[in-house]
Amino acid sequence: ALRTAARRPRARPFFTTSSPSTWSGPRSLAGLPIDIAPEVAQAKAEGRAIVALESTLVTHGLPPPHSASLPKDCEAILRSQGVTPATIAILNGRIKVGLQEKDLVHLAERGWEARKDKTVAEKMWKVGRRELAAAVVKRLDGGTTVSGTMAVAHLAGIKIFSTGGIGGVHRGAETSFDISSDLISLSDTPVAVVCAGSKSILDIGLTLEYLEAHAVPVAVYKTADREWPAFYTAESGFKAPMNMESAREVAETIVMTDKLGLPSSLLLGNPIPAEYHDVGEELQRAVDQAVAESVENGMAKSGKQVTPWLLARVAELSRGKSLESNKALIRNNVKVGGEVALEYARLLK
Ligand code: PSU
Ligand code: MN
Repeated sequence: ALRTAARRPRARPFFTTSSPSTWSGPRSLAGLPIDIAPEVAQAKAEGRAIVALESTLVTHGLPPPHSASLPKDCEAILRSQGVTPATIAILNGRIKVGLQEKDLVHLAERGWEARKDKTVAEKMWKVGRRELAAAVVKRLDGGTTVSGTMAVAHLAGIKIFSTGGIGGVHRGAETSFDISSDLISLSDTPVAVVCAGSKSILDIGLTLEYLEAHAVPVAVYKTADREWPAFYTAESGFKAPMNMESAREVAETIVMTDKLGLPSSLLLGNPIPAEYHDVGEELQRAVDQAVAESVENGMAKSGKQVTPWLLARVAELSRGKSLESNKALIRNNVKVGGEVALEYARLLK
């Protein structure tokens, strides 16, 4: 009798679906190693606009002096909009939401050393979501990537995050399997991300396919022809499935995503400003060369080091021109993030 019972299909309740594996985060932050800056806590308590910013671009992305000056510019842009910046990073095993200036300077300096010195690199990590817990336990410093920053923003209840470019499916991923965990976070963490697309160090077509397969809403911002941007250039040759016509529309979509109980982010592609389009084509060639070199010298197989290596090589090949574009598009994304955050705060009032 037991055996027949075991074989009988289990009665399923009629109306269940396989629920999305939403990572809801802990119920309370009490006792966790998270320091929310007073300014951020106050903005949150008063329902005012907040934008999260990442710190891998400080530790592993931009070179000095830009690594410290750009985040300060970004924070100033947000403040001038009446938005509270929340730069996210790990310092001595504490998860920081909102940094002091001395913290930023420390991350920029140690991050730069870490890029040249393996012993320093052991104590100054590039922290994606998977490194988050270990970086805390080991009491390390770290710059958070898009996936790491999204995880922390979600814990802190921050819904909008601006960055430069997201990670994605690398060229040659069919053999290397190199796919950024940014994409997984975009599918299961409800924090909207403003970016300028991704660099063509990635396979942009496959990146967009991955996002589609994992049900991530992808939209361009105020771009009627829906051309998906490619970081240094406004054109990737691929189309986004949607265009968002205003910050209000973006904010409403974020609210509706939550109301419907969907776990996904909203990925907003905001093209680099027009005055940088010409130099973009030249930078594109530097990107192609850097990728070819990385395949030849084996860097393409170096795991987490491949993205920082490619970025540094593009800066070298373009004799620093990539930097100005890089900074301009980040500032532009921060401004749009601020506009969206203001509308979002208005909707929740
Ligand atoms: N792309 C850039 N600049 C960057 C990054 C990506 O053009 O600084 C950083 C971001 O923090 C992103 C991370 O989340 O690299 C992705 O790294 P990986 O490919 O190892 O997942
Ligand atoms: Mn990778």
